[in-house]
Amino acid sequence: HEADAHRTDLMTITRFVLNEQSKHPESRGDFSILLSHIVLGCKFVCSAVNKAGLAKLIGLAGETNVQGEEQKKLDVLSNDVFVKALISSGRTCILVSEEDEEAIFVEPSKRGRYCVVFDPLDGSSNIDCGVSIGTIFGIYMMKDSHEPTLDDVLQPGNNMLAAGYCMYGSSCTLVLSTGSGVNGFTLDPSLGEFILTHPDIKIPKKGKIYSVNEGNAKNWDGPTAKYVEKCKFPKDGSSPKSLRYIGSMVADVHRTLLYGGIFMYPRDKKSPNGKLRVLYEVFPMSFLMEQAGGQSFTGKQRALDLVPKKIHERSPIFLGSYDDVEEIKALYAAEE
Ligand code: AHM
Ligand code: MG
Repeated sequence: HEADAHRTDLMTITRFVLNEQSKHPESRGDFSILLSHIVLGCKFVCSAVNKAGLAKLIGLAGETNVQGEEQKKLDVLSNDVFVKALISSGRTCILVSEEDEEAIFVEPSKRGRYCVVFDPLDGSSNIDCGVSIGTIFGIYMMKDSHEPTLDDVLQPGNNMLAAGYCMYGSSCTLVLSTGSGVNGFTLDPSLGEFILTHPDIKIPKKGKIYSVNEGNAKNWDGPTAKYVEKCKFPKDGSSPKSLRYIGSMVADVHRTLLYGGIFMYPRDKKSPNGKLRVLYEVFPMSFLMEQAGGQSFTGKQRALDLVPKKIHERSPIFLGSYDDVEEIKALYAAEE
């Protein structure tokens, strides 16, 4: 019986990834080992986030991060846990974290062939009020065994081998793509295992929700302003779209992936490159969107074709349902 099988034949994330890998006989299991260390980091952060209020983990650590923002203790903790877990996997070579100004080059004795870019705890301004936050990651593979350089992580998102995020919400959900579709896993706290709960996620072709910080509307460019106007006052007889904006990228993107619609962080007069970071925010989410049948656009080009010049570079981003992103692309094309 189908339902019974689900309850007794548990597809854990490890089993799932090993299954996928067995399709590639040349693989040596390195990716599953790397992933199991990422999963450990996610479980730790999940437990820390859940305990945050109780354990008084919340509060300023008295440091500022690369972008000059106040850093909360949980960010520091999450970053430390991920950096250590990734290095100890023995499978990584270069790490880029939102919390560290410089890339981390793993010492030769612990080195592997993967480069990992990540935001250990995105949306941290939401910690104090209990809103969902998350970890975002992307994985590249070194092409050959040369001495690693920054260029190895300054590759277009299209070269990513895998990307994902873990959302610490009412449940802990890990969404992953290794380049053949998108799958969602939910942490069963009693087992301590991520179980496949959302197989082969496809984003609806068209959505009914738009998601943007409208407080920046005064400074938007023409196409963004026109698009949002169309969402609210459609002229083709369709119903207006709903607005949903949490202000926590993982939560906003997760909803967009499951329900459809568009998430945007456009450029504006004050922030000509928008706010979100190319390597560990824009790329992983764009990778997942495309793998789920959606699109991702910067206002100029396909987001995954960007070639970053700096590790903390920012870019405007419009991602989500295929048809909705088509509309914004048309508005930007008309402007040129
Ligand atoms: P953070 O990395 O400092 O947490 O900032 C990133 C967050 C995203 O999660 C979210 O999409 C965005 O900032 C919201 O920005 P704004 O408050 O300008 O709307
Ligand atoms: Mg962030």
